[in-house]
Amino acid sequence: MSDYETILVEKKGAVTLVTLNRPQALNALNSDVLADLINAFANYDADDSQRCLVLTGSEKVFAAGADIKEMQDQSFADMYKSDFFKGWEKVTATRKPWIAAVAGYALGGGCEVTMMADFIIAADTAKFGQPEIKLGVTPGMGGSQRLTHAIGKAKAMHMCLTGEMMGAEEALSSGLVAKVVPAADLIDEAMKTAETIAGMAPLAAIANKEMVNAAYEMTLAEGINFERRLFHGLFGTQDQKEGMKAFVEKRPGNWTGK
Ligand code: CO8
Repeated sequence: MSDYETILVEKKGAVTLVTLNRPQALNALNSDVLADLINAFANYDADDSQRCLVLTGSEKVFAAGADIKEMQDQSFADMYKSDFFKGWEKVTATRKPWIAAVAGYALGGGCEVTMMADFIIAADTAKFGQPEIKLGVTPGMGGSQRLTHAIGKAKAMHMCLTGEMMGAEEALSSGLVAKVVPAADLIDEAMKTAETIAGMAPLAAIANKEMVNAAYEMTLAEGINFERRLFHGLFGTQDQKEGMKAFVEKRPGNWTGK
């Protein structure tokens, strides 16, 4: 598990805990972090023993953004040719559920990564922001789009144009995060939530995730049809038979992921 330089990866039962670990740069997201995360998430997706993943940072900072020092001398040609940061699409392609557990700063690319998660659990110390405008640029890893979907145009526009941060309570009331907990409880709470998800039927977890995400891509009618077809499809699984039998027999389901 020590094949990574910029992250820590621990398997705790059926939950993978990934911790961003570049404290000297406030977990700034450079190419090495991206490469490590792509590997860690691909390994998680391929490992049948792992059913949920938690991505976190430190108490002070989830991530202070893309690495400004790595980007500052890049030309347009460099950026365009390498399609800089396109690799993050590999992280968002993760099929199994994952949660961002956020304490402290989640700024720029850091904020954007939290929004790639299926949902965010925030410590009461969390601060979200898209301060790229102060650097003469814009969000570049999906922030302008995902933030607007999450909290609406007025607040997203305000954050992107002023670079001001949003605290945890406002993030909760705005719909950016699913839950706020005291900072000292963040990892326990995120792991507990991840264990709950890990205890669900694996195919149903993937299907639920796929359906909710479809709401961002499809019209209402298409999305409802997609949902119904996936729902129908789950009746071809052993876990549907087991889940409904277990309910009738008043016992927990014993999932096979088949
Ligand atoms: N990149 C590189 N290094 C960083 C970054 C960063 N994003 N953030 C902090 N650091 C470094 C600092 O340079 C400093 O290093 P050193 O000790 O060598 O001087 C060290 O981390 C500690 O930082 P501070 O001294 O600034 O710590 P403070 O506690 O005083 O402040 C803050 C913490 C408020 C988080 C402050 O560091 C800050 O404002 N950081 C920058 C936040 C920011 O602007 N983020 C947006 C970056 S741009 C971005 O994310 C764009 C994403 C899309 C790109 C996609 C392209 C396709």
